[in-house]
Amino acid sequence: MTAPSAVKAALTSQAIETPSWAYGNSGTRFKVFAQQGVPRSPQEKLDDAAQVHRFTGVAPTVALHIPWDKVDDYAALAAYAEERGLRLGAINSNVFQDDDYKLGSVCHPDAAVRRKALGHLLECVDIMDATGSRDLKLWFSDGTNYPGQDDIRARQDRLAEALSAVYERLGDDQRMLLEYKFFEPAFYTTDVPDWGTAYAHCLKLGPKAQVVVDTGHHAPGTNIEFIVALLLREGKLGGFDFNSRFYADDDLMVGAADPFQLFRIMYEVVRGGGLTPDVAFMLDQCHNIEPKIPAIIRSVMNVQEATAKALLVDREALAAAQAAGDVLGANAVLMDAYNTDVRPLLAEVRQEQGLDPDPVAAYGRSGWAERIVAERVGGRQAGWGA
Ligand code: AOS
Ligand code: ZN
Ligand code: ZN
Repeated sequence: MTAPSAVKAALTSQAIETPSWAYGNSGTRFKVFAQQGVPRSPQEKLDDAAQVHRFTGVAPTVALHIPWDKVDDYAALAAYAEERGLRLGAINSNVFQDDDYKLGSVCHPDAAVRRKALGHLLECVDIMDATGSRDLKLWFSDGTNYPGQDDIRARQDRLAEALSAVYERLGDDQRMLLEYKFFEPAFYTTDVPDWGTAYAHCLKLGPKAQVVVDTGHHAPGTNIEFIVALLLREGKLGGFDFNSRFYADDDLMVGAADPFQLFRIMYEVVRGGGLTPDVAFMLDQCHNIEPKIPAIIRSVMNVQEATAKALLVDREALAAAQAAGDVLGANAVLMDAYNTDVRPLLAEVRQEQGLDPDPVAAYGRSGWAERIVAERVGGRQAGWGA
């Protein structure tokens, strides 16, 4: 059994990255419900992220999305983050919102559109140079809606060509994280639909190309922890986009729909030695009807709770039961850890760090929510801010 001090050390060393877009207004395609006090600029998103870090102590980086977080001076934005105890995290590219991308971006049949998309991806690497970000996160909405619409193999060739151009542009300490998603917005084929496609491209590209697992991007019933175990074993797990799904890419708070699945994923991370900075633990969520900052704090806590339970698995007892073919005994070891109430342990960890044991309550008492409602007038939609 891992010593309590080692469990505590592992919990304080885990960093969870929050996404800039989660702080802005968002919604479904039916309606965006505007909330009062939401950020009007990338800087104000960082101000909110600083609150999440202040109360949790484990959310020191913020993912940006370009062009949603477009500014004139990215180095200045990085300095702004630093003044608030934060760093800028992954740069998320966007090759899906322009009219030009109706038939795809880097996989588009027209070379001119492909060039435009590649230009944006390379610009994102320039931004990483200025912000000091390590990771470029690539998600492509590319795909087709009808059989025969385009050549599936040719689209893979176009994808490989663009990925390789981006790979060549990366600095020594930079990585590209390739995200897969089985459908939406394309409904017949998606050009990076699954971990296998992402893995095949990343393997060819080299060590700086890694797969990112968005927990909401799988068909119902997919065993995500198996994918995590396999990618870690192959040295190809670059990170997570954490969120919860009940149906499709719901982007709800991580750990809300299925805390047991999150625990199983985190157990494979711990088991595979993935609790290191090499694996980026990012949130990719939208808070459509709930207050955003407390929802993000809650999400960070949910990841911590799953991690704590994963760390509490008695690995020696588990290995012994597995070796003995004791099916029920092995399962019981895992369930014992899952059924442990880790909230007192996490409260203790926070107190030892000088934090309030209850981050959500502490945020509620801080007055920040009232202050931003009073000070910020005219907050904008997450995707189209700034
Ligand atoms: C899209 O479904 C993906 O999850 C992306 O990772 C992400 O939501 C998007 O890039 C955020 O803008
Ligand atoms: Zn994602
Ligand atoms: Zn998604």
